Amino acid sequence: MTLIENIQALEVLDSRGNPTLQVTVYLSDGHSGSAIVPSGASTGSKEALERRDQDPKRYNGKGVLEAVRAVETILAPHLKHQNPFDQKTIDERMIDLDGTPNKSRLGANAILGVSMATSAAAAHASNIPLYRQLRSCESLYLPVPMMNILNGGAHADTNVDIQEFMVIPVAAPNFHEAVRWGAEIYHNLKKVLKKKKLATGVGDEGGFAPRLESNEAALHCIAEAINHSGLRLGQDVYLALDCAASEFYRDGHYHLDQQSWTSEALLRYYESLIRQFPIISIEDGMAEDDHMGWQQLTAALGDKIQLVGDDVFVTNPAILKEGISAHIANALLVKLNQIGTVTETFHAIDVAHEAGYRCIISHRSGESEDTFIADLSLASSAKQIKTGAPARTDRVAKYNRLMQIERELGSQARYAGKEAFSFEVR
Ligand code: 2PG
Ligand code: MG
Repeated sequence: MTLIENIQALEVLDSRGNPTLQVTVYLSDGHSGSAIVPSGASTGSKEALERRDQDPKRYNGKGVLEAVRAVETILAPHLKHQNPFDQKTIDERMIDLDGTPNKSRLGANAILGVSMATSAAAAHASNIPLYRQLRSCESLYLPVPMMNILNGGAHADTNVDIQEFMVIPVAAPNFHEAVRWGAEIYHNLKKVLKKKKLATGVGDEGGFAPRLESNEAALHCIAEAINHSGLRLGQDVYLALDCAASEFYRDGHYHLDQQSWTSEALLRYYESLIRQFPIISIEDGMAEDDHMGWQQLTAALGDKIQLVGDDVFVTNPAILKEGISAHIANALLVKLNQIGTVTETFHAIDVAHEAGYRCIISHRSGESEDTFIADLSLASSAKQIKTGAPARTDRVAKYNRLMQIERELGSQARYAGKEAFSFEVR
């Protein structure tokens, strides 16, 4: 029987130039699997703990050598000779060994690296693609990509408060056409910005990061780019926002567009945006602590558009269950490193699906060449993926992996398209 033989970790760099972990699990049959752990910037306060050395002499305190040591000296000996195909037991053993609710003893980055790399090693040992190893699904859906082509908030150094402006090529006939539509819109957006003499440097997720006078101005530029691409906004392509509202929520108010807003006023503002533009998904429209605001938002817009909980749920099954009972949001953003194991991530997805909530598999703003989330999007039947602009290797690695999978699946490949959304998309 194939067993785990050894586990190694290495401090490598993420897309922002910050250290992160690469973990490799070696099996007794000679196979191995690796994974690189992502890292967020606009993090929810209840996320599992990303362990950093805090040694000011290395990487401004952001080194991860202690997490590397946790993998090699604590987790590796503990998991030696365990069954790599039993992901649940591996993950449970790590959770027990850590013993804290937020994985702060060993570090969620250490634990997640091992968890993901174990799946990858098991897939190699079975000679099957990772998406089949993670879970066997009857129908495999290529997810609809939400492409973040204009970056603001914590991901850019500008005055645009909304963090992500995304295009969703809902009506594309297949995944690779969806990518082409997104890429052409992206290039046309660059032209639109240039014509307006705006900067075309990019933010953390590869989207452009111009200084604009308002959020509406950003949406108008994107609408123009879609038009120049020969696509119809509100028929072929729709829009989505990640407001990351926790980032501009202070003292019970939202500080947006140089004004102070109540939750109620912010909701009215979203309603006006939705009237002007075909926005079909708003993520973190309210702050993680503003449960009342979230409830108002969900009551007002929950049957019209997708309302995605990121900071408010942090991919945590228990927190998500409370949110579902409190009628907060109607969709879950799924980030492996918010909870820290593959097993718990699937648990959160199952809780969401059972409650009729949609799931969107997501990257972090700090990413790498790792493509685990592309496979996860198929294995989880999420039908939606958010993984940045159609530019920069850390982002396109995921889109490229999905195009390979689409090719591999041949006639079995099914693009989720409109099916990805529960409400009417014309
Ligand atoms: C988000 C993510 C990814 P970060 O807020 O949804 O886009 O950003 O990884 O910085 O939390
Ligand atoms: Mg978010």
